[in-house]
Amino acid sequence: MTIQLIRVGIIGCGNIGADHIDRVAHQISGARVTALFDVATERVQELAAQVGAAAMATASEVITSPDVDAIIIASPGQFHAALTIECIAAGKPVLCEKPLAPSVEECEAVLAAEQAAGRRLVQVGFMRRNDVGYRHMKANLNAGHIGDALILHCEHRNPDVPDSFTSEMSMTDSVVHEIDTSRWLLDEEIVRVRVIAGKQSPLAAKHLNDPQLVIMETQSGVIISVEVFVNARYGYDVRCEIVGSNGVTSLGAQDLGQFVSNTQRNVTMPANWRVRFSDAYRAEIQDWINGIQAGEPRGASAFDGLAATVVANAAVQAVKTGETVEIPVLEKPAFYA
Ligand code: ISE
Repeated sequence: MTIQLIRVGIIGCGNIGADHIDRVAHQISGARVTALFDVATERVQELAAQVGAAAMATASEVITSPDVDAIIIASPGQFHAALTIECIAAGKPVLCEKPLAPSVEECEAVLAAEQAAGRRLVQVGFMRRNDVGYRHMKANLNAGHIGDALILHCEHRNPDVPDSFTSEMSMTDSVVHEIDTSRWLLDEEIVRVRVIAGKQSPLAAKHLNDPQLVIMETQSGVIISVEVFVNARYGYDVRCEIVGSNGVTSLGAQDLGQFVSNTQRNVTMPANWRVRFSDAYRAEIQDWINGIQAGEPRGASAFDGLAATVVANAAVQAVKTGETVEIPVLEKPAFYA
């Protein structure tokens, strides 16, 4: 049997888009980059020349190109739903960066389009599901090594953020990853959220609550605590631990190496999420390509994208009101079983 080489079009060539171009061109087997689009025309032409792809004038041209079998969407979030629906209409598999869409209505429109098309074409870029550390945690839990999950502790620290970053974005941009990993690790839905803003870091912008503590609860009553601190300065630091009835499982060391000298031990940390999760991104895209070749959907589905947006938007409401927000449990269509 010959395995089809997947020709990938990439829409959005900013930081993460450019990383994906490099990954597909140089680190992924069974795929190559054939078409690119970005509003920054000079940049896209430069990137296209580097990997031997065509620079297209519009996103739609990438999607409908006869030289493109599958698409990665790495444009800003507000364009995700419309572009994903165009990919579905073209009958092409699409890996859409998170969020699937900022609003619940747009996510629902994607699910409706995919179900009408009659086959799973959409994967959402929740790359932590492909991180080795998180996968070990899930395997340990599923194997029964720690008994029943009781509490999930998460820390999400970014060194800094641009001035345009808001307290709500801490939920939709950052905590949305903990929302997805919690649902995936625990295999149940989140039903309640509240957000506490305590003493503010003097290094945070005046308009930003930072750090914030997010407390969520699942259907069975597992408590999830997320510290989100986007001005932690010292490095990018993501931690996670499940406390079970008979043990704990947690992410292992994420150091980039260390040295000892002059009676001191020095550990290098990732400077940002692109470094910390580069292996996870590579594994995610390889798995996506393998899934397309095997004709079976893998990774986070459009339903997972919708569920994450529902909880992230509830967390935004909790930031705004200071109150606990109840979250109705979504019914999962059989299509996504
Ligand atoms: C960013 O947009 C990401 O997706 C990163 O994974 C996350 O750690 C960071 O907080 C976000 O701002």
